[in-house]
Amino acid sequence: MATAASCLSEVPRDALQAQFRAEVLQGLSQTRKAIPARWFYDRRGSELFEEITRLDEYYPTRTEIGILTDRQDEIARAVGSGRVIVEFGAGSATKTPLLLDAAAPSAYVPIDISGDFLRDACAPLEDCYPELPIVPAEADFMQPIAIDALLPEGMECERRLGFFPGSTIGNMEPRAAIDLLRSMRETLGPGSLLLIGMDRVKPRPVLEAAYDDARGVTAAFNLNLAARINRELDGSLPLDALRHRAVWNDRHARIEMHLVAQRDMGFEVCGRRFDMDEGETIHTENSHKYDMRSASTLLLGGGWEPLSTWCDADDRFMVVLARA
Ligand code: AVJ
Repeated sequence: MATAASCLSEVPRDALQAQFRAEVLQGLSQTRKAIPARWFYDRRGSELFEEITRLDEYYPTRTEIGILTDRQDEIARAVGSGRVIVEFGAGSATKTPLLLDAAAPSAYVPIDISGDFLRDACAPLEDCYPELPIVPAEADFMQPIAIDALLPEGMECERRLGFFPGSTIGNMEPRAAIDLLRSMRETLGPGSLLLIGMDRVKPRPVLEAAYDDARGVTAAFNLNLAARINRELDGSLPLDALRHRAVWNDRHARIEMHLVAQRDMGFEVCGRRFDMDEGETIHTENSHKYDMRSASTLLLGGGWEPLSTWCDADDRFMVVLARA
């Protein structure tokens, strides 16, 4: 486990900023410009995402919460009690309590790259679950993390339950998703379970509306990435000449978000010059959608055997329980 120990240290703010810079410069230098979706989530981006989750068109959040609520008893029976729950991503205020109530864990370990979000997420849980040891880990969950050292004495050997809601896995291309699932398996260890939310394939108009809402909140979320580059990387992207586009890519079974240049343009980022022709795009997000088969193929590829799948009545979303 030599690789794991080095990931335990905090991710310093300037290291994160250096990574943002490197990935933006790299992404803008490609023939097909693209920036990884994880950089959406600065403070403003996280606020806008919260707003997205409440939109009429954006069904995933409320549908997943519905499944976790309606199936709480079944999920409780399937996962048993006394496990250490490891959540990948800062705990989500509405989903985490549903699982904590169902699974009666021995400890709760939220992992997030942003210490600020972690602390914000933990505070209300500490009030609601005073008996529960909460052990936040500031780390990049794309890498295996040695959580043993963080756990209270005697809890290192408790079986673990990974929680990865929200269809966040959908942001990754299949290869990267499989790498992440394998790394989670290493973090969680033998005998562990994984409860993962995955959004389902559905008719194009429903999907495209969910990612291009009438009020323009998703457009603002997408454009905030360009604004963030201007703010933090001394950029000069012309925000008024970039337009939000959300389109279903059937071949890859994913929604893609792009920022489309409305005219020929040139701009700078960190002193480097970039050009875009009218109609050229910066690809900012993939959100893969799954059917039963593709979901289980992905999980198996990542070393997880699906045990149960729970869906809503309209077959919009699935919550899958898998074992290592
Ligand atoms: C947080 C990645 C699950 O893909 O649905 C929402 C992000 N992007 N609207 C998703 C998102 C545009 C969201 N995930």
